[in-house]
Amino acid sequence: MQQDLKNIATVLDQAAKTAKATQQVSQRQPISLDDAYAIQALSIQHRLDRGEKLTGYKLGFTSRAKMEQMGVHDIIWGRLTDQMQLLNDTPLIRKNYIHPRVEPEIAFLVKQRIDRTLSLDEVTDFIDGVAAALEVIDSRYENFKFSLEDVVADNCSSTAYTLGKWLSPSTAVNGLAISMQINGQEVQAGSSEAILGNPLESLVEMSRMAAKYGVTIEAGAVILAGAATSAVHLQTGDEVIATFEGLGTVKLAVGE
Ligand code: OOG
Ligand code: MG
Repeated sequence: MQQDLKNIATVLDQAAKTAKATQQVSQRQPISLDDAYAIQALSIQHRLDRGEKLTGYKLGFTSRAKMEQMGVHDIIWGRLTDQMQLLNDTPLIRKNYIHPRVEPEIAFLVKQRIDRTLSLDEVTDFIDGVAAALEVIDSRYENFKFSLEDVVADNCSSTAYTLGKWLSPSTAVNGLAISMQINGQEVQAGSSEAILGNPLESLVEMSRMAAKYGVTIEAGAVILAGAATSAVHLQTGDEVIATFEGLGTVKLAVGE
């Protein structure tokens, strides 16, 4: 079985690396959620072995809009690496991805190590900053279709992210209006309250799931809280701007 998990991890890593979709794991063999997280860790290990550095974590399906769009109703988590971060307005190169979609996110910067489940009252003591963000997701599965276990094994579709300016950790993050435009047209609008009723709850959930899976979140890690709205397809030439009330804007351009 361990060998099976390793093989699946290699297939998913290669699918991401070569931008070629692959069949859902669950269509070939049943896997448990624990297997799926083990595959995720093994698959990320390939990236780390190539010299990428872990930069943080992301949550998925923390809003109803996302759950309904993808048909998965459990909160999940995945890993982020430095290679996924688009710095200094670097465009996303369309051909390096399978079928990328973009979604507005709120990011937290971790101030001190998290190695246990935190309560809502204490999470702000563990963050150094908050920022507007955009996440690009690119499921490695054909037609962007998956089960809960499939998407977890595939590192929760993580592929790229970009961050706005870090703001004080005391900046309000709940009940903020969010608007995402592509080429000047609003494509999604919502409120940060859609993220678990309060985006700080994403930190509570992340600490809980990390503790459950034996992961320690180090100072300096970035945590993406999960999108408040559905994700939108990206095409070459797209210019994306997300505006978050009180957090500012964040942009992403898509190149060939
Ligand atoms: C899975 C990732 C979900 C979010 O913000 O909810 C996610 C997917 O939708 O492909 O990143
Ligand atoms: Mg997301």
